Amino acid sequence: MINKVLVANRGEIAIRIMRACRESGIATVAVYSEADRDSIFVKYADEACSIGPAPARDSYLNIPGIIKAALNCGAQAIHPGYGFLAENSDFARACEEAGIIFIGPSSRVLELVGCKTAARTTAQEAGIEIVPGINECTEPDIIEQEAEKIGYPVIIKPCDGGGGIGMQVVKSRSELKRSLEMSSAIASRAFGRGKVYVEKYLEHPRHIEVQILADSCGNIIHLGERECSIQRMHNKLVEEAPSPVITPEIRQQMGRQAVDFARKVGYLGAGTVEFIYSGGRFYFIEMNARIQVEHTVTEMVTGIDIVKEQLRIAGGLPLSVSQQEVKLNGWSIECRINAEDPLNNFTPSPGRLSGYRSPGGIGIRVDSGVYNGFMISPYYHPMISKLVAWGRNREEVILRMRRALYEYIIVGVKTNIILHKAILENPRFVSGDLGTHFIGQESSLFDDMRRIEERDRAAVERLKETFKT
Ligand code: MV4
Repeated sequence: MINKVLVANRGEIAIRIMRACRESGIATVAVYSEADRDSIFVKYADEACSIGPAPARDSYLNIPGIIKAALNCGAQAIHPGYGFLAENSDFARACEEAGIIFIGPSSRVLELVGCKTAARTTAQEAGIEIVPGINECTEPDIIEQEAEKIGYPVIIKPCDGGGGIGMQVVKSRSELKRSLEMSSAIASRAFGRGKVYVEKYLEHPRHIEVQILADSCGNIIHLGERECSIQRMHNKLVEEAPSPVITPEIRQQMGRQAVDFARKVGYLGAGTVEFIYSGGRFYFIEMNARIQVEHTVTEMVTGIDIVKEQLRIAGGLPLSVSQQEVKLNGWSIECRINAEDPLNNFTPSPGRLSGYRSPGGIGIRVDSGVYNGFMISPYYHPMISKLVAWGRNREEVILRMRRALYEYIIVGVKTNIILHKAILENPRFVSGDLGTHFIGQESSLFDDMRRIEERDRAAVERLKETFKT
């Protein structure tokens, strides 16, 4: 049994994890950079340990410092959250060597799924459909041959990393050389290795992912899919569960394939198998070996606390639910609320929240690490909160999310709430006609934002006046 967990992360996800610990009777240790000294997650924890000076993004990447803090505090396990060290096999190995439980899969599995071509090979071996392309990171002339074989357009992807970093879409042979160089250079800088591979580029796919849970007793289940197509430059903006296009039959197929993949690699913990969905077919692209930002929508429709399951699994307990018992109920949408200006090229807008009131009422969940007077730091991603709504069906959850966005009052920084309002009122969004190019294609969103801002101005001003400090 685990009785103390160190949370190697910050902000909303640190609090999310500590909430699950509290409900599980597990004590918590926060580690923090001096820039985060005044954050809620530092105070929520039973113990807190400073691991670096301000301004320090790197504090949360300090492997020896974090391991030392865990040993000092007597934490038997470390939860890495998302980002930072979450999928870092060196960190998982350092935990293993220090006799600390890394809450996630083994370093070996992180290495395997971290290499996207190895993951493709494994998927293929498990009988899962992958996008046409090559399964090895190889030399430019071989890639060129393969690209001719597959047919343009193709997409060049770094073998390491993921999340869209360094990916290059190539429309024709004449662009290939340049794109290869670009992709490789970006990969070198980001992942320390410039290896790339090539796949057929699917033009307007949906991005759909399946949540899985695997315990150490041999049980692996899936919790259905999330639709994450609404994104901008690989930053997801709106996610939902279930997906408007997935039928029960397709869900069962995707779920089974995700479970097969997890079994094949020897997965442990919570993970996500990413697919792209195009022309009624779906293709494996990669696995994310971590809790994801958008896990909340799956929790809302299944009623399962995914982080509590992670803690059970890490402690050697079986999953608390069987596949049979997983039932999808209603619909959920998440809006990522960021301190950024959608009317000015999404420029980050750090600063002090001089007024703050989050929405509430039936069917609303707000996961956040901020409070009235909180300083949004320029050193980290400017996410303020995840606004999550639940409804009995898609129509109800859309109306509820619009209502919650109307209630959300944030003074002192620019936010993307206005963009979320425009998306939630967009006819294509409402009809469920989503795709990864939605934001780019719906050029009316920018005029819509201005119109909605004008329309809601009086109410917003009234409320801002009330909650200003
Ligand atoms: C693709 C694709 C189309 N075809 N692969 C982006 C995130 C990463 N996990 C996988 N991604 C994609 N892989 C093939 N074969 C489209 C995406 C993709 C994307 C690509 C370029 C620009 C924006 C995008 C947004 C979402 C997904």
